[in-house]
Amino acid sequence: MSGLSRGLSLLLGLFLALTLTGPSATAAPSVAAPEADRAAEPGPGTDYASDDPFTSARTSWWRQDRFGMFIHFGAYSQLEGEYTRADGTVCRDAEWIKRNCQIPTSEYEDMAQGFNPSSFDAKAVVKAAKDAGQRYIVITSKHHDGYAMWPTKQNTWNLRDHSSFDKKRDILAELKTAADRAGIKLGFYYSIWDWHDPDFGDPATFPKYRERMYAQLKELVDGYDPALLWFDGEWDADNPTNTWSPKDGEQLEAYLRGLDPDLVINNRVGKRRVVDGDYGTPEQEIPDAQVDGQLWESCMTLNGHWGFAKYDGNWKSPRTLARNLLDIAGRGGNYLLNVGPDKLGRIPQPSVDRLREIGSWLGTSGQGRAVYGAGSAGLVAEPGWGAVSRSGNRLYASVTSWPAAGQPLHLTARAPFEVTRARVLGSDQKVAVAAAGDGFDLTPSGGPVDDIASVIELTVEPSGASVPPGRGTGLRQEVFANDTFTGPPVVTRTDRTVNHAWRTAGSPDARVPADRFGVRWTGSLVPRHSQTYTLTTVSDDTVRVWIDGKLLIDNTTPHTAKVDKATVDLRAGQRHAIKIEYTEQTGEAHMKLLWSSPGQPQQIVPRTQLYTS
Ligand code: FHN
Repeated sequence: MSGLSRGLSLLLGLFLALTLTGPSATAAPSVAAPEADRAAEPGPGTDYASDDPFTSARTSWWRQDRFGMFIHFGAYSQLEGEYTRADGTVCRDAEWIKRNCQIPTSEYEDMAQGFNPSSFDAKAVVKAAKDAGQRYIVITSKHHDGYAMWPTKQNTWNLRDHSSFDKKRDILAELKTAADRAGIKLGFYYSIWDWHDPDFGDPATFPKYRERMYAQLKELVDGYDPALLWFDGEWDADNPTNTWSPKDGEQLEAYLRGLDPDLVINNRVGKRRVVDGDYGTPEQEIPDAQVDGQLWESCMTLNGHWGFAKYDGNWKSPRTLARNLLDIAGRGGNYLLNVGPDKLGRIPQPSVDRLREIGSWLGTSGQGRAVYGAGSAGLVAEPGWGAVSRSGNRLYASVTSWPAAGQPLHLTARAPFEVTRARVLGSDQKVAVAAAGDGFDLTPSGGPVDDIASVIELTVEPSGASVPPGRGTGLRQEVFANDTFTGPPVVTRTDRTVNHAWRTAGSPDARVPADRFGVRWTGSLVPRHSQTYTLTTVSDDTVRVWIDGKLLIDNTTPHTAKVDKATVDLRAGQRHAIKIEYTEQTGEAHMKLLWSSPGQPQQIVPRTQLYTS
């Protein structure tokens, strides 16, 4: 991001922070941006979309790394998952123990006073991640109980001021140092929902909480330079009432982008929607295919709890965990696998052991190539005998059900391609490849090489018609100050890509109000491959899309952020006429056009393939 745009985004974020939380909110940047950088107030003409998370340099590390370590560690860890009530009954939970076991706040605070994770060893934590092949770490900086794991200045409910821990130590700083040394990215989990802050639950005092939250987040960003912020606790809830809204998320995300435009942020910064943050966050589940319209990351536990629970020995097997990773990578997602350190700060040995086995598999014979930087297979359908991921001109077939001797593994092709080489990683056995029915039969000459999965690496050459990247400049865009496309457009220009997040405050142009406007795009779409493409729109409020005069997407019922999609056969290099009509009624406004095909991973349709006529 250029210095000018960084200055603009910083000022936009600062403006939001100050208007939201009063002048005393957070320390303004020490150096005021020069007059020339003064950002427009967030209003008509503001577009919060900064890049395409599917392809931007900002998210490239995240899309490459694929596998991360989640760490749930906080004052609750002191109880190790169990609380004995005054009446002698025993209540069990981990990070929700205060709430679900109805622990009185004063008692919970007394417990936290004894919290002393003296054995927390950042180097050991980073080594465990490294040995697992996990390339980023996300640690809870503050969970729902509001207890901050760093020396925040916003209150004394934190590991520095309210514990028995060494007051000279800062575990987030220690983790940041160790992670940097190991080349591992560090992110922070931060719960919006706060059970402890007295100002959270009352709308009249919530602005005071928000001021402290913004200030805490600024402390984290400025003090530890995280690569990622993982928000949580965004849902509607009571006790205390949580009224976090899409607009709250919009403003917080803009503020954070102003603090650090390189941040990667999950979708729980808003309301866990396709238009919030950079990626979706399915939890304890794996989507059965790539997610439409947004990057995604599955977060999961190793046993049955996020926080430490001394009685929970229900550990998932390394085989299950590694196969989860392979399924996720083959569908273009990331895997955030959790550890819950005990009250002294130690990762349970069963966790370390399982993670090490995953890392061993990834580090053997280059098997990690099926994960790191790999994504949806595209060219083939997902088989029943394992997972398939793609990285460049290689397909990685991770076989979890090895065939009987002489029996083939079938791959169904979704587009024409040739297999120019096939080998089993870690073995010199042969792999016969034969065209068969709707795809190929792969017949290995030997047995499996690993109980977790054996990887057959295929070097492939797409054989359908393809052309090099185009020289497009974008689509013709007409902006109307009404949602009926009547009268002359207020603005007519070239729009590089259809990738817009006007949200509640913004619009396509300062002359166009934030509500009741329409946008028409026309021109042509030039695909690089002759394939069946999936066109995906993410829109709020209505959208219609024509290709070559045929209406393919027709959603004129005003809606909140929604994905619509349609398939269409396109010819490589041919100009396919496209028309899009979009309207914003009231509230939020979003419009994105993405595409994917067997040979084209999902992305915002790039400028190079869009022409104004
Ligand atoms: O309530 C939290 C839970 O404690 C845990 O942190 C998970 C992990 O993503 N998130 C919330 C439940 O969705």
